[in-house]
Amino acid sequence: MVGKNITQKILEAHDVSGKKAEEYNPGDPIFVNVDECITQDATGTMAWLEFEAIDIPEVKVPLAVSYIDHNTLQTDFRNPDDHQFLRTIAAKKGAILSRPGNGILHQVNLENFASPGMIFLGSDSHTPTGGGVGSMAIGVGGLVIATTMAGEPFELKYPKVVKVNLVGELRKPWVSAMDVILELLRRLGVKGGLKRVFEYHGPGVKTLTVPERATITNMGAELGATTSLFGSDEVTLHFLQAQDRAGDYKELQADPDAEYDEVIEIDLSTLEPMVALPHSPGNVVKIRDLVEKKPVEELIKDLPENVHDHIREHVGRLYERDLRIDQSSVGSCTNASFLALATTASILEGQTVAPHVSMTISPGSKNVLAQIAEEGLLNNIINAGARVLEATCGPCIGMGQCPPTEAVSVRTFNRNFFGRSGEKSAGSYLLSAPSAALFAVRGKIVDPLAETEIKPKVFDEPEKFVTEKNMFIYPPEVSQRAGINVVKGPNIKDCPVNEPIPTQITGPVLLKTGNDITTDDIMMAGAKVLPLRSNIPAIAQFVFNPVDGTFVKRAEEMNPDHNRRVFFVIGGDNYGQGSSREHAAIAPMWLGLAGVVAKTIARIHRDNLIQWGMLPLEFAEPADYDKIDQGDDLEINGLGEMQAGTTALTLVNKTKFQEYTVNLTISGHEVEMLKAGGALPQIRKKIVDQ
Ligand code: MIC
Ligand code: SF4
Repeated sequence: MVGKNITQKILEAHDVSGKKAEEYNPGDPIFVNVDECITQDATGTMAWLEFEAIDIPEVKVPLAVSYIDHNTLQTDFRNPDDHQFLRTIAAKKGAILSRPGNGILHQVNLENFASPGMIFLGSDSHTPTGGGVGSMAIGVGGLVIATTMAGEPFELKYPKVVKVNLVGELRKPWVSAMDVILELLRRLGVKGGLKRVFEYHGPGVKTLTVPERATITNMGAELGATTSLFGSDEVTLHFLQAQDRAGDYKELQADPDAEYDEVIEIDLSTLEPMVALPHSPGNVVKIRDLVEKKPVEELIKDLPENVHDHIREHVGRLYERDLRIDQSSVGSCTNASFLALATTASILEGQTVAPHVSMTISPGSKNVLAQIAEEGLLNNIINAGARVLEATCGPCIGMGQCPPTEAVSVRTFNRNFFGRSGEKSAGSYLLSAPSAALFAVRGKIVDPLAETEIKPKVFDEPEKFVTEKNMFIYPPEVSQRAGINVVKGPNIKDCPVNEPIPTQITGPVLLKTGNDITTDDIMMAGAKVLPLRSNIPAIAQFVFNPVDGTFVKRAEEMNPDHNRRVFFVIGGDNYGQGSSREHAAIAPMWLGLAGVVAKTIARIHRDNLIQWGMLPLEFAEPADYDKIDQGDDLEINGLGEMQAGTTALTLVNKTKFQEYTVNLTISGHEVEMLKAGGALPQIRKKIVDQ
């Protein structure tokens, strides 16, 4: 018998049906038990409302942690009302609450709960951060979290397993873990990881600390991957010991004769500092190419056509201004660990941020902040004039630090989607913390490897991290929970539900989009919108706002009563890439979306559509995409006959008198879900039937 890779070992150990790894085939649905569920406030208010709507007394997973980290601005009552709701419902239902200020969920969960061999789910696409410590950590929509916390096993489609073989050693500190994942994005692009898990192996692995591994698995989300993970080794043990969690260590390695569907090799010693150009994390080039002002046409020649114009505009502007930057932000769940901030601090030591640059630092957790303070590094940051923000997502999700008009903003984050920073005319460039710190001082993009004056330190992982746990609120004893009153402010509205699916749906194409439409395009974030995450009718006013300012008006004109399933959206490749936010499904559902017909649909968004009773349809012939225009009237029949596997359905274009074949690929469980109108009516019925 052939040996097993890590993915197979973890899945097999959690498979509720007792299936063995050798029986798994790519695409097959498998059902697993889950060790932990994590939520964050921006998706969590809805997830917890859904859990409440399921109406069971307690969470049924071993561990549930509700984090407050995305929106903590409290600019009016709505945000603190959400926090009160999250605090009281966690106490009532038996979850731990991580208070605002404790840190970003992925960093805090890595420090406190993630361990080798676990499966955990998070209502956030960067949940794979846990893969740094050997967990299989998967980002899902809020309703998947709610039903899992209600005791349902988690369904995933068995992915292809890619072995990433790391050889050599990074030229630290100027070349860092961020450059490893940027290199992978350069090679594979934002669709390269669809339906895949990335496992990191090879002699280079032991040269990376757990937080560095976590940077890589975190941003693996941008490949479209199901998840990414490392095995566990003495480096993992060291990290857990330093977090006072040696007891959570267990050895987890692939068998030497394990098989993989694909193999990729990266020689760490040849990597250079990289950067992702606006507006996609897949637009990766070497920083040196920008410094040498390589012609834009050469930079874009290997990148997909739909990003060319953006790069021409933004890099053209960058060259004209001689590589001058306006902003530098270090932080986010990708690059805000102790090591990332310690290196940043050593670059800023004795320097001043250039006069025209606004620099911010957002620590990944309160304990990271406490540690850089304890080790005397925080002063370097403060004295250099960088502004220390809260230990939250902050500018990464457009909460503050909006760039000026037409600005160049360098950010250590994982996403630079159009408009995400809060300013559509600005361009965000994604890069490592050392590069961001150096550019802040120099005021422009320079080649870090050619730097001779500033000599950053290479830090070892500390023997002991700050491990203060006082910002967790643990739920009271079960016997005391009944008396807890769940507090809901006036902005918190019940979640709408869909209706059982009919056998036929007709409706116009209300919008036709191009490739790589992101969930930020469908449902933007930022300070104006995040306070509305618990109020679907209000947040629905922003659907497709960045790409089509009249979409909502058209939807409301044709569907003033908010009937379900009255229009379609046509998408290109990788429709719905990016975040797990189910608001990108629920709010269009509220406006009347019946389904999306696209060339391909990104995993989490596809699942969210089904969870909320909408159709994720893919063209059998991608060229049919070109035959449909916005405004065409469509009809789809035969929905009564949908089956597990791929059902070929006929989509009639009544305007053009044409027919196309579209595929609905779903599991048996999802057939039932769609028929019921989504996961909520389905689970409610199941509970009533029991
Ligand atoms: C993101 O990075 O896009 C977010 C904000 O963390 C989202 C979740 C959300 O929209 O609340 C994600 O990654 O899933
Ligand atoms: Fe928060 Fe940004 Fe990470 Fe999303 S990507 S969890 S917004 S820090």
